[in-house]
Amino acid sequence: MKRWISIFAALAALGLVVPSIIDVASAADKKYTVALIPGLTTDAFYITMHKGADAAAKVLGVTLVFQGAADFNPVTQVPVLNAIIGRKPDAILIAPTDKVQLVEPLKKAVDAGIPVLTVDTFIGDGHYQTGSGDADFPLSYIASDNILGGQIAARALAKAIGDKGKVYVSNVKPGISTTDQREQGFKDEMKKHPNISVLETQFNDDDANKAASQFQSVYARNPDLTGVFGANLFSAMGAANGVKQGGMNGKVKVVAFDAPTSIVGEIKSGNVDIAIAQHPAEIGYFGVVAAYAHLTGQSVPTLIGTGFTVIDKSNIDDPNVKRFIYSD
Ligand code: T6T
Repeated sequence: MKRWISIFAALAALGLVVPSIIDVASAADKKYTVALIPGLTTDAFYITMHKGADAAAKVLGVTLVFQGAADFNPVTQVPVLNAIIGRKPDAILIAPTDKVQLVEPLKKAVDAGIPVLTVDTFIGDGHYQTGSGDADFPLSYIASDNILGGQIAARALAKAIGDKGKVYVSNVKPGISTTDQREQGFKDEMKKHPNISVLETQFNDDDANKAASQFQSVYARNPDLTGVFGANLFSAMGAANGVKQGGMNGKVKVVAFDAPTSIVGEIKSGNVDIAIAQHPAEIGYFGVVAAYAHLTGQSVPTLIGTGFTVIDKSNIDDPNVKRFIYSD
């Protein structure tokens, strides 16, 4: 490749070749390193995102570094981010674990000359490159439309409970862009269903056991409970376990966000009515593509929206649906 560059350089000097050919040749020669920092490492959602990112990295000849913390928490994520900044990758893809608390730590990456793109979650209000606010500096946000996801969940739950009754949201903790938006979309949509009352949200800190015992307490206080929306993988699995342990299968309906392998059994046995699978592999794939595009001089959309697949008993065995079940 180097010999071709010299030939192109010589021809360019003579005005016989356009400089962009040289740019392409040198860009193809450069080996970029992109770091992907997930919300936490042991979550099937991010494991699947990693696979998608890996697939794109292989195609583009990018070295992908995957490093994260063991829990979904800014306190443990920031030291990982600092260590990554110290390694000086060419770009950072990160799922920030808090909309506010990751702003200053991510500024340090930009100050060190490392472009930042966020995947899954965002910082600030998620509107990047607007020239306003102090959190608009990431180049792009690659993710599901989480407000829409919450609306889909509300419609599905309303239908499952015959459009009446009491429901609640099992959620992680306030301050996470994705799960905040899902709750918002869910509650906004439920306003269109006057015979459904939405009880106080239960926050479980991404702990499925806590979500299961919260289900028992909410049910004890509200024996007329008819439904739960589990706003992420651990919230949903916790709610499903709570339903199972309490023998409430069929009486209390569960709509789950996310689709780990265990969701197949939960749907088949009726513990979960509907699961909304995100496409985390797509998020990882297009995250790496966007970083590479930027590094090779292309402009990048500030928002790249990825899809959902809604899974229930009727389509769970369809291979086109099954392919969106997350990897363990
Ligand atoms: O739902 C995903 C992700 O979108 C969210 O930001 C955090 O929780 C998950 O990783 C599932 O556990």
